[in-house]
Amino acid sequence: MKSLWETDPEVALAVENEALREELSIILIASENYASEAVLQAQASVMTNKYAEGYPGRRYYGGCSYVDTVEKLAINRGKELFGAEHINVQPNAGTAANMAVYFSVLNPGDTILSMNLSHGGHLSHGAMVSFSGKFYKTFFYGVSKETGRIDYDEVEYLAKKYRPKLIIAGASSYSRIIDFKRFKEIADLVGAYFMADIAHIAGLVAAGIHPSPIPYADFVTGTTHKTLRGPRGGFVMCKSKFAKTIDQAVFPGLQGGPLMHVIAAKAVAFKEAMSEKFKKYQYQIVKNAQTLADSLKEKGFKIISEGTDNHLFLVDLTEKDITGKEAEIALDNAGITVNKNVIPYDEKPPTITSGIRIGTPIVTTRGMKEKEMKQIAFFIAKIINNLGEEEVYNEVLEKVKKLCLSFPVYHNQIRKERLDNDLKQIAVRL
Ligand code: DSN
Repeated sequence: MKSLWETDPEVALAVENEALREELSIILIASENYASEAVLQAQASVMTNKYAEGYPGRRYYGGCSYVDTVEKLAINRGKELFGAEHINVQPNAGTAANMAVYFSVLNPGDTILSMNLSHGGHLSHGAMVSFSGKFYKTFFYGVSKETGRIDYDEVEYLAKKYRPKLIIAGASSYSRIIDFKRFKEIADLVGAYFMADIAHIAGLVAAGIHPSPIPYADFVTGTTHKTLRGPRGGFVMCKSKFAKTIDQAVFPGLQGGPLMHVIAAKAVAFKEAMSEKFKKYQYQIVKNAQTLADSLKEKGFKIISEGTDNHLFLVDLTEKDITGKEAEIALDNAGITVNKNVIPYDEKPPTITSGIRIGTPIVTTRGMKEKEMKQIAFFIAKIINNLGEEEVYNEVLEKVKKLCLSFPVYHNQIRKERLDNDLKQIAVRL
């Protein structure tokens, strides 16, 4: 980062501080990950300079041979990784990928059936505050109050009642396997299109740990930066018969020049995801989530649906008599990063919430395993059970940093002297 330090020390310092924060915190945000050095290098490359509106071999600019190479690699690898007939790797985000599907098969005013945001769904699946809720008429299914799991009979009942044109499966805080086959059967019953949004579970699907929606869904959207561990961005896959309409919906429908540096990094991430190492990594993410959930349960925490099949779970703090917001702030004081999250049937608003969402992709990327998950559960319990106790926060903070130092990530992103100084100071305090 020599040039950045010389040109703009303020930005350089913020970037370095972020690297240090990521290095020294236990990050349990389910939708985040640490991209590999190879992904970061591709994303920080000269490919950011190139305009390439259009698709490989069909661009509106000259000089596209090398960006064509990376986009073709991303397309071919994405198709192979997921077994998809067609993939568009240009969406800048998961929401843009979803938008492309809506714009290709829906008209304003058409009806969608999707998962309730407050039960684990996503804003872009028809929430009123999103374009999707303003453009389309959306009805929502949820999870059962007793089991915390999707009630597929309710989905079928609502589909028959409202006859949606599109049914969406996929969530941002649902910890159980999603039965894509059942969703497809329901969609067929009412003649609806079926879209699966695998933004959260893309890595698990790629590794074969979560059943794939590809055999069942007309459209599969996703992001590359969550469990998939690539650059921040989206993609949309579909059956060949929808390829042209999806490509047109992304460009020129929604976006202009694609982010070629990000597409280069997507190609790298797809390659990494094809490895045996990646499969083992995804397996460990789930094992870690299950161990962390079980350990918290043993310490008296209530877990929605009693556990997890994937990379995340929700903790219901109602009986602990604290809010998600309070827990998020308290844990942050001790170097543990989570996000407050509404739980199904929450009586508190999304700015307060009765729960927190916990995910294990990042700590697993660091190489942490079951032993460390038990330690993390101990830290979380200690903080939540001693809310407001500064001494306890500091005690846990030091232990968190010590644990993080044993599982380094981005040491080379931080100036050596800074690293030595900060880490030495931390070591002294330990
Ligand atoms: N904001 C993402 C998440 O945290 O799940 C979803 O878009």
